[in-house]
Amino acid sequence: MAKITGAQAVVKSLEREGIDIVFGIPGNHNMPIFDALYRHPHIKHMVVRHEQAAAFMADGYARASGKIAAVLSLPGPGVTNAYTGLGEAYSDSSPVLLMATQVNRAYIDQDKGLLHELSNQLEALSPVMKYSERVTEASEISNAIHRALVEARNGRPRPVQIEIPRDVQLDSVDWPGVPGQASAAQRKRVCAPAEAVEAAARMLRDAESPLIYAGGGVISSEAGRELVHLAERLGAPVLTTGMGAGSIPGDHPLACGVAWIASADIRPLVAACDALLAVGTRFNEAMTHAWSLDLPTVTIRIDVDPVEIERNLPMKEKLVGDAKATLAAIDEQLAAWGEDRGGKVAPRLAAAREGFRAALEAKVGSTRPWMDALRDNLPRDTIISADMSLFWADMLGIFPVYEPRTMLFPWGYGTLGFSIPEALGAKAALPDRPVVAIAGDGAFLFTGAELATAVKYRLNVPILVVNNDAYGMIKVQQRDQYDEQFVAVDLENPDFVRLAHAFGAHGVRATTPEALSEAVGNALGADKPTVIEIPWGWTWGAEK
Ligand SMILES: Cc1ncc(C[n+]2csc(CCOP(=O)(O)OP(=O)(O)O)c2C)c(N)n1
Repeated sequence: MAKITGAQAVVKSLEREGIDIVFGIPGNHNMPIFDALYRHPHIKHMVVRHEQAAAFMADGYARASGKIAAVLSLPGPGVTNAYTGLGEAYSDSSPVLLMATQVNRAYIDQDKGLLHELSNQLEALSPVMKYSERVTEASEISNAIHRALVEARNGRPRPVQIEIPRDVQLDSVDWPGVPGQASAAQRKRVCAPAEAVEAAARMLRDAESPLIYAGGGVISSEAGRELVHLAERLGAPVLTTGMGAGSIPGDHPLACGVAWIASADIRPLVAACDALLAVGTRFNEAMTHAWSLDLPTVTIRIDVDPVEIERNLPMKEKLVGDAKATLAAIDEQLAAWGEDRGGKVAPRLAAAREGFRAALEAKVGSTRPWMDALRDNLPRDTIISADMSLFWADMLGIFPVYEPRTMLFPWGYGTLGFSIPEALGAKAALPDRPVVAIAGDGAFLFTGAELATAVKYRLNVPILVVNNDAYGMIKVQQRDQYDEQFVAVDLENPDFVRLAHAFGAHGVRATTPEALSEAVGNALGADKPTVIEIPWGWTWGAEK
């Protein structure tokens, strides 16, 4: 039996678990693990410019590919920097493995004045963790990483952390041969109980105008195909939440668009159905008009998490189970009864769907030719990673998303600075797929330093910067709700094209939708990232 270090055991455990990339920045407390990574034949590491970006990248990696990536951080400032990205992943149910390191065991939580020490670090991170474990013996590393990944891969996906003190990384351990040595964590799909499936199928069969409300659980369970089958069988239009975007192709006749606070009002649509089937959603505030929906008498909810199924809007029939398995079971039951409406929607609901689509279309306004320039020139499987901005908010509800895992947005935590690192994480996961980032000028400078990372690793992501020299979404609110008293919203920006060049990236300015199409086309064929600045003169009202 070979003796290896704890740090080597960490890396071997990652390999066993199928983790093939680690994002992070080295420092005193994690150098043994970086050293073990250096010696590993195929696990990649990507050095970033701020730990926030490492967490976003791991999140983007998971959102785009469904695979889990690891973040390797220092204690103290390393983990607090990563916190924001982990918060976004937690909020949007995305799995990330944080390997938080720690001071030596004897000094943990003693506030002795050690470099990077943070008292109660494990607990401090727990609000954004599904699972937390401190490893105090090198012999426990393998099983601890396994336990964390069982949590990350099963039930509701969310970040998990393993905290590894520096001296544990340096201890030696037998390998293989750790007692109870784990094998790779697997995903287990559990279907909702048969009686509940049958009851739900009966309710749906008896409904005249069922509506489906699909959340991120459909995407994380890879249940898009089952969802579309069921929707077609029932003639049920599908409204998605943000995280559920792409669970049905955006140009499918049953697709309604995205429910979001800045999209159109979903209430008339929901009011027009006589049965609502909600799948993998927690009904958050922004996607339910603050829970003010007029629900039909028949409400059915599927969720893998028994806690989530009780959250927010109460539903009559609750099916705790994996979305893919449970949707397939309902569909099979309906097929056995010979139910098939061939995608035909009841007239009242069809009209309500049209009304909702029209309201979404109307929002697009002056951004329409830009939206078309983007969508028409990007392959269907392009991954879009966008920040909150006036430009994107305009088109977000209706921008056609054709495939699951192709629309990345900070739905829950709403973090500015999301788009660039998330896009880089997606590109690291799927190097052959087109990936585009869309940021406002404000968002760009939150995490724009990662342009250096994109240049270093030759990630040819077009990064659109829609520049209105303002924190525009806030400025609009000051215009409309604060009597045009503009405070702390006007920005003085660098020249984004020259900035791109200074980083060693390509940089161009696009002043028309045609120029945007051309620039994006060139950027997708380039050998490194391209910043595409879109100067955008917004009308703010009277300056005072
Ligand atoms: C971390 C963080 N800080 C602040 C905000 C609040 N916020 C939301 S949108 C926005 C303005 C975004 O400005 P910009 O990126 O330039 O896009 P624009 O709205 O001008 O289109 C701000 C400050 C936020 N969402 N996240």
